[in-house]
Amino acid sequence: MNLLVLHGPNLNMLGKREPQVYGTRTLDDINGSLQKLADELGCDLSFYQSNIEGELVTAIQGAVSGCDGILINPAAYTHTSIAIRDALSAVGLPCVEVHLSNIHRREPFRHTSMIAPVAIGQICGFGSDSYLLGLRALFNHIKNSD
Ligand code: CA2
Repeated sequence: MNLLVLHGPNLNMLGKREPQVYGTRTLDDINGSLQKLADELGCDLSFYQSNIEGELVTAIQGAVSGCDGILINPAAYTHTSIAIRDALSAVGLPCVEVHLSNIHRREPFRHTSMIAPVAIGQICGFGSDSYLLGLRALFNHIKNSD
């Protein structure tokens, strides 16, 4: 099983700025933990981070060949990007949306996700564990639908 892990804008700054909001773990730390879990589960991961909406759209389009599912933290694009939602909907791959913070207990503008309606589900509020829970959920969903 091949899965794509997508990180949206500013997540490259994790662990380097605003640790009180987003924690002290860097994106490399999170990717390392995901890789370790993927090794245990027996699946392959590809990682991609971009601050540019169109690059994320292109990565989603590219996943249609050879990828079985997408784990995505769309970051701020969660709340604004019809383009990312349309790309996810178009490729039709199972997708799990994750967030470090609980977006539903933050500012009202973070309560809406453009992505959630095209995702299998959303996991938020567990810090970097949201990614690990999301990977397990995505893996199990794909395995059970085989
Ligand atoms: O909680 C999450 O994972 C978010 O997707 C993070 C986004 C935010 O816009 C979403 O509402 C919720 C922001 C990512 C910004 O990451 C930073 C990391 C370090 C320093 C500053 C920003």
